[in-house]
Amino acid sequence: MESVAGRESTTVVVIGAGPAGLTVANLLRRSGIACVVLERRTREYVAQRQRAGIVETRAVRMFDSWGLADRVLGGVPSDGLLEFRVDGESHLVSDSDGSAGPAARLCPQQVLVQKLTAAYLADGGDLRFEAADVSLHELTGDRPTVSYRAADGTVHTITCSFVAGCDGDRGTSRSAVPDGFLTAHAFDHGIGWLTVLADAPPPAHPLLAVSPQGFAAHFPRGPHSSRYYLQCPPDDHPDAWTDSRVWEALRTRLADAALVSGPITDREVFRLRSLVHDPMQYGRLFLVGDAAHIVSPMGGKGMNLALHDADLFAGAVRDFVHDHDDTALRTYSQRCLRRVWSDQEFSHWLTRTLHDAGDDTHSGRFRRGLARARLDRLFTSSAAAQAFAELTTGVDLTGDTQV
Ligand code: RFL
Repeated sequence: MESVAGRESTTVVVIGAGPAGLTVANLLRRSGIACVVLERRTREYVAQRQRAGIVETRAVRMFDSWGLADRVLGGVPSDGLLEFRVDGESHLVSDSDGSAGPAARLCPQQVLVQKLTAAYLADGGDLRFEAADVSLHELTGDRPTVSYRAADGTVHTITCSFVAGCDGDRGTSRSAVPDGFLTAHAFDHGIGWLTVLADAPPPAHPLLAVSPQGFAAHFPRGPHSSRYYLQCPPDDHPDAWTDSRVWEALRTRLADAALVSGPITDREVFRLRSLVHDPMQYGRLFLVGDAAHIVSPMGGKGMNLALHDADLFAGAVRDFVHDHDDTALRTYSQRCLRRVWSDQEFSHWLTRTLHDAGDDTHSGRFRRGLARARLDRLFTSSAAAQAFAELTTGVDLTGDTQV
């Protein structure tokens, strides 16, 4: 039997404790605004989920401007260099865009999540794990409600002013929006990636490799661990990739016969896809991060976009609560989508370039020629390198920061 707990009230209910939800919660707390975070999983599960590895320059500066960078960012500052290896030939590209301020950090997503969780709880934040059956109601009124079932079986209802839907692409928030209200812009790149996590030495610099056998990449994920990517057919099964096949393919495509292997801790195949929902708001529900958009991992933008949305949402709520100004709330979706589309374009450009430049059976000789011309321009034109650096660091768009 379910028991029903009393009704509670807060300013913002945040659904999901990933990078987006935890950032929203910390920024609201920093602004003295009450919120409750509801997370479906356990704290241990959320703290171990490994995905992204770099907090881009713009996001580091965003945390800095909220006075949180020292508390929530782990890892080490990036040295600002990215290696492209084309048919075994190395080209170092700088992501230094010349702007002042702290640089990107090599901070694995799970480290950011652990630190955001610890900072929020240390400040007395209300974070409820194992919240099941979250459902959203009365989103178009002034006081929406969110219900959920706690781990002990009691059903809770929280009344609030705003709901932050930070529960990822497969969460429940977006499904509370009536059919037809949001437009989904979806794109399937027709490319698969095998992704492998291993306890093996990280590369000197994040490494992207073009080869006739297909794309490969090697990224740091801590002092003794790495994430690798190998282009593969989108419906390949991870079991088809034995350890020896993985290391052999990496050595060939990275053109590094001496690549040091290590125990593989995770392996997965996924399709490169992109998705944008427009608008990112329905009544008092605001979609933040992957709940609103997915970016293919090329370019490392997904988590960083989630942090950008979180910044704009928290700043908009702060304006509303402290100054009774709803301008930033009304323009939230439009301002987020400007960066979303810019990052989608960057990720799409890099995806096409690095895949087309390699295996010409995949894209044909003409596209291979175009892709190689783009790489040549990047390696030799300072203007092209500067544009690339601005896109990588995320300081390419002006006028969209909150603080
Ligand atoms: P998350 O991280 O998915 O967190 C959502 C949270 O919501 C919870 N949840 C619910 N809670 C309550 N009720 C429900 N009904 C719920 N349903 C879900 C979930 O348990 C979870 O805790 O979304 P968020 O916060 O928007 O963050 C987005 C990022 O996680 C994502 O964009 C990145 O991981 C994407 N990504 C990368 N991004 C980068 O910036 N750089 C990278 O190098 C990078 N590499 C990657 C990636 C994603 C990958 N996957 C998932 C394919 C590499 C990979 C392999």
